[in-house]
Amino acid sequence: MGDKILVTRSSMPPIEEYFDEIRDLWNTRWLTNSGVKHTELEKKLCEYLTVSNVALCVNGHQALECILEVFDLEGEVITTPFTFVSTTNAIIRKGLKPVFCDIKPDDFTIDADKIEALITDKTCAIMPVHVYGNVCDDDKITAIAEKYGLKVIYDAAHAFGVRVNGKGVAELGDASMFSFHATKVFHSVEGGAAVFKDEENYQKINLCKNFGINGEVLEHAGGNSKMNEFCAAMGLCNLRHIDDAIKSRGDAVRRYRENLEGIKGIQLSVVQDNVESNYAYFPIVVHPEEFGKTRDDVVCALSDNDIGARKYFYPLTSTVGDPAGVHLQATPIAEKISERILCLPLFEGIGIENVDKICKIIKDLA
Ligand code: T4K
Repeated sequence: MGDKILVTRSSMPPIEEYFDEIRDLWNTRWLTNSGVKHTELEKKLCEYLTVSNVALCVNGHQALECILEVFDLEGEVITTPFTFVSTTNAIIRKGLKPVFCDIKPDDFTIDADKIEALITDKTCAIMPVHVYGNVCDDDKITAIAEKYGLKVIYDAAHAFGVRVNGKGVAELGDASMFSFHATKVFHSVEGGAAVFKDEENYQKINLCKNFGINGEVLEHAGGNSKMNEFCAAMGLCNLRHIDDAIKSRGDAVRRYRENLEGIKGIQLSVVQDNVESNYAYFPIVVHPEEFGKTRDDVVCALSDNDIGARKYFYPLTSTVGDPAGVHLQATPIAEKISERILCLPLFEGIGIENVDKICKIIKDLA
């Protein structure tokens, strides 16, 4: 088949555009610690995400840890095991206990109807994940959080630019984390952002991400989670092209759906009502009793053709730290989906021909 088609491929701005963006750094020699690129990117992201308080960080994971630090939480955090391990690790690394809630079988986000039963007197927050860019049921989650006085912190790593009922997804919850990793719809090579509803938390995270230094006062034992100017410059370039990137992904997703809809045993993610998608991932669920082959058979067939589909997210993160892979809590739907999920290649410029090739390999297996 020629070149390998991997699960994703970083979008790149025209190289001259990046050179132009970084050229003045050679004059100023101001390379990090909240420089002009950093300030400009925060401002542009506030506009794009339709929010007021965007704090850039070195990566999404550190943004998540910093959010937890800002809220100074103790106890248990209700979350989903069907996510990248960063979500769970952030909770554990901040001295909190993850409590795993099951997911919905159609959009793979946390099942808000199962959250309340998991609340104890130690629960301090809910950390749902807009997995693949699918939006969590914020109305139900917020109602529960208000009833019990809990924080809502969204892992929105996959949801950059998603809009729901005309609102930016970053407007939901007390805080959200976005990942700007090279593999994401919008990236700054490495990077991430914390978005807060309240301005005071934006001020607090600026301390957390810079050692807790406030002038001559060492206010807090913060770490270092700042984004540097070269990454911010890449973000500024990529933001100019984000609409084209999302459009190209959308074309590929529509083609995948045309090809794969209706194949027995291949489940596609539900298309959510009132959601403007960013087409971050294209997951399929392979049900072997109907399809006749397992998810791993599909992985092998694609791999034989130099196509790198990925098992995002297997194993479940409820096994973190247990080499035997024992789940901390039973989440049967998440377990079933995790055993059967497969993300097919999706990136800007993948090309309809490549989507068709991938789908043909899958169809030929049936
Ligand atoms: N929460 C959620 C729900 C997340 O998904 C993530 C990250 C986070 C939190 C944490 O955010 P960050 O701290 O990462 O900002 C990748 C990414 O490293 C990770 O960012 C992402 N989620 C996760 C789902 O996927 P790997 O180990 O699968 O990446 P890797 O190196 O195998 O790359 C996958 C493919 O991407 C490659 O086959 C080719 C392509 N690629 C990769 C790199 C590194 C590129 O085209 N360019 C590149 O520079 O974790």
